[in-house]
Amino acid sequence: MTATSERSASPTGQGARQVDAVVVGAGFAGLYMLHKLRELGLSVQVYEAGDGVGGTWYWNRYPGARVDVKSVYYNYSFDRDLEQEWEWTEKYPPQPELLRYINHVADRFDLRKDVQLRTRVTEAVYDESVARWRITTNRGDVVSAQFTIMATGCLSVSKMVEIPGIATFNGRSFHTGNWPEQDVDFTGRRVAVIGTGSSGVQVIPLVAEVAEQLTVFQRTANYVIPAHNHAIDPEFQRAVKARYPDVRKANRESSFGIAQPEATKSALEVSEGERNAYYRRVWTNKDSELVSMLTGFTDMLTDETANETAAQFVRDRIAEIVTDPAVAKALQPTGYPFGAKRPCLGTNYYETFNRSNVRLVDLRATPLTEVTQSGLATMEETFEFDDIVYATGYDAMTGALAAIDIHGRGGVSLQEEWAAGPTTYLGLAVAGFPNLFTITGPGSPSVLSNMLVSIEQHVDWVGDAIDEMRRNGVTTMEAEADAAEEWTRHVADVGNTTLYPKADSWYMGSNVPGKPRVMFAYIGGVGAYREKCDQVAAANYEGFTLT
Ligand code: N01
Repeated sequence: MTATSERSASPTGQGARQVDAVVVGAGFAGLYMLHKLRELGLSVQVYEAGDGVGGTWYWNRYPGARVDVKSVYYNYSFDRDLEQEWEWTEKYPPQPELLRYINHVADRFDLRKDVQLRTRVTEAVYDESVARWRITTNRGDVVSAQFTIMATGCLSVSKMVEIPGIATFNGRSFHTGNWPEQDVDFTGRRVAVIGTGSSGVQVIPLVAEVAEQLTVFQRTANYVIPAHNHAIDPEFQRAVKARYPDVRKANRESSFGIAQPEATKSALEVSEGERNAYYRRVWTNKDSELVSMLTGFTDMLTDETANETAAQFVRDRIAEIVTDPAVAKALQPTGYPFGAKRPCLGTNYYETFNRSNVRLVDLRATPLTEVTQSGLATMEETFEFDDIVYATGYDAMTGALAAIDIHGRGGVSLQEEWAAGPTTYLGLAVAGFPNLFTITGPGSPSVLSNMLVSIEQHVDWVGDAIDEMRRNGVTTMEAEADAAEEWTRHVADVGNTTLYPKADSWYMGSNVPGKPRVMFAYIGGVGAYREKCDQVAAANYEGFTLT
């Protein structure tokens, strides 16, 4: 099939430009999707809201931003030369290095020419009469496409605090997920950071080093284990590159997209000494990984008593590090299992609270009530600040899809369809929305995995499906309602066998008032999930209607 780009006189956007596929978002997912579809001979238009490519890694420029999956595993595997030629410099690459990498990929595969930057897709409407999508942007583009692929990211719509006065603050305000391009200097300033999730944990120690005063507003204490970030050992990098095919295979077959030695014992089957020796190794070893804390024993994520042993281990370390016992107590997470909210990697995180210029405010004891012209107010106190940093997270998984007015067959709105929670088939497709695919969509492992592994799996699967369709003269592919309902039930059932529902977290939608409380990601493991997706494809796309 040749690439087409003509004017159409169809009712689906008269005068609309015709392309085979529109991809929304130019992050890791969107760029690879573009590459894949171009290789298959499709004409593709990518729309990206940012001034540059990179998605999450374009917007998350706050001090300390870095990924917490090892660099050698958090990169594309689709091109043998690319994976060999790129040299990582740190165990966990900082945001500027990740952005350089993504830009390198964009140039290397000549991707930019199909990416329109500074453009937000506002509407996607399916026209049954021509079996095509009409995509509209905030810059007046109207394009007609056979396929629409949402590569909109799982954590791309920032959420703010739900208190009045945000706009009245006279100082500078920042959200970690929407950070300005130019450097922000906090030297000598009075700074507030609200939020102690992964972003807060990364930004807090660095702001503390330069600010005159830093006040951290914590609603829920987090489990933070030491990152031990360091310059990458060249020998380690060489060794991984030498056996990349095996490394990738093992990651793809693993639970979280990062292969770990298989646990064989319950945490309760071994002695306290043996258990704590394991936790201590993860805590102290400079090469350990976050996921190791969850995968050392078989029941860390399924048994509360087993989980509590790791939770208590972390609490004990906090008590050792933080010198003021009252502050240590406030920093010790309680009331939810380790790992059921996203645990964090930190560098000098707990140590930062020993600094004389840092104060912790426990919002459980005294909730925020207002943003004032000069700072913040809690139930008990008012504070004056020069800067407020909102590290308050995202409307995860569905926020970016809900931000686009998406209408499927019969004009049905996706937002209304998902009012009680997303129903998807494999997290890839939605009944009633033919030829619409969601990369790392709700109901897939996505955020419960190494995102690069999950992104590549979805892009490859969607690319293969489209290729098959075109070979067989199929024009539309649509998830069947029964298959989607069954899959969504399965996602919930598997979630309910774990401890995830025991925490109020963004995994469960609990961080956004009014959002349905369901398990938004699939915890069945990326290996098992990949097998399921492959089986569906091999069975002539079982659960999909091909027309
Ligand atoms: O967001 P979060 P994040 N009043 O939702 C608090 C990935 N990521 O940007 O827990 C007061 O985790 C909220 O409190 P609570 C990673 O997957 C990865 O930090 O809801 N506080 C919480 O403390 C991560 O999980 C990396 O009670 C409010 C914080 O703000 C995900 O992105 C780095 C509040 C939000 O934490 C999101 O992380 C960064 C309110 N109204 C991000 N609303 C790495 O790879 C929210 N909070 C290292």
